[in-house]
Amino acid sequence: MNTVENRYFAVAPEVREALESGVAVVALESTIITHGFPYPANLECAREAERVVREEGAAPATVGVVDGVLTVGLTAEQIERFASAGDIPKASRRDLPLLAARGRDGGTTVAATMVAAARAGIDVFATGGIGGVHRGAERTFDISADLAELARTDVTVVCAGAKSVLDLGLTLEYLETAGVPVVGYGTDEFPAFYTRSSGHRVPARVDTPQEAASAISAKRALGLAGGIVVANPIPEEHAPDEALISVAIESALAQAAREGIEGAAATPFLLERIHAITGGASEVANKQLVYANARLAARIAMALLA
Ligand code: PSU
Ligand code: MN
Repeated sequence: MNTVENRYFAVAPEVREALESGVAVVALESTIITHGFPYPANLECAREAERVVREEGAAPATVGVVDGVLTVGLTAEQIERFASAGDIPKASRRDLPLLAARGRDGGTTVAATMVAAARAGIDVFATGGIGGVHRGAERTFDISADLAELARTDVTVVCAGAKSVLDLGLTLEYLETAGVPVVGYGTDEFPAFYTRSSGHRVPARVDTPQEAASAISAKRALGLAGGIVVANPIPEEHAPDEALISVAIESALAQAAREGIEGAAATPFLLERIHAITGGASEVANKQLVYANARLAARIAMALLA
């Protein structure tokens, strides 16, 4: 562990001890804190996700860039600061070197969190939804760096699929081209974040944490680089009304187009609009799916060590 730590990369003592003593560790991201929810819902979500991981018997490691240090295992105070600051930029892979060199803070995306997790030796990471190929990408080329990261970095990402603000068909095509296994957890369909189905089939399905862990081990034994997407549908009881969500998504997309919102700002803008339009219903769903993913990630991480 000490060999990878330096002035730009740190692993919190609690996380280091867990890794060294063979306790399962689950990485959690921080763009979800800085850009995924308003305050204080973001704080509640970050704390509860960590609590759920602990409840399962694993150790949480929330990742972020703190004063230029890519940090695996934010403290409670750091999480509170990330939640309340309001001006911490989103940090994807491409942003890491400059934030580090300048000693700045950054909320890490799925891509940047995978970079940190892999470097620390963490196998499993839980989030809400992954980035993907945006609608209209044939014009804008807006394809999340999360997908390229999944192609190269060996971390399993447990998510509720991806939001249908994205083009889910093209997202799955990209992942296929990049050689990234996508497995449905207890489903044959790729979930669409707020909704359990999307109409797009996944290439494979697993029904237990042990099955997911076996696939991860087999991929490694074959020397295949890159991650695995475990797509865990939102629990039935927390899934909001589909019509409400689809109206909100279409309206958010139309507003983004009118206002010319593009690039890194696109995802945070769309999330905020959807939360506002659904009057908080999507926010409750969003939190619950994150907790379900944290729980499943902990179980997979523990199965990997068994
Ligand atoms: N999707 C969500 N909530 C989120 C994100 C995506 O439903 O908070 C965040 C994640 O951190 C993801 C990032 O990695 O947005 C993708 O941003 P971009 O499309 O700019 O790569
Ligand atoms: Mn983008």
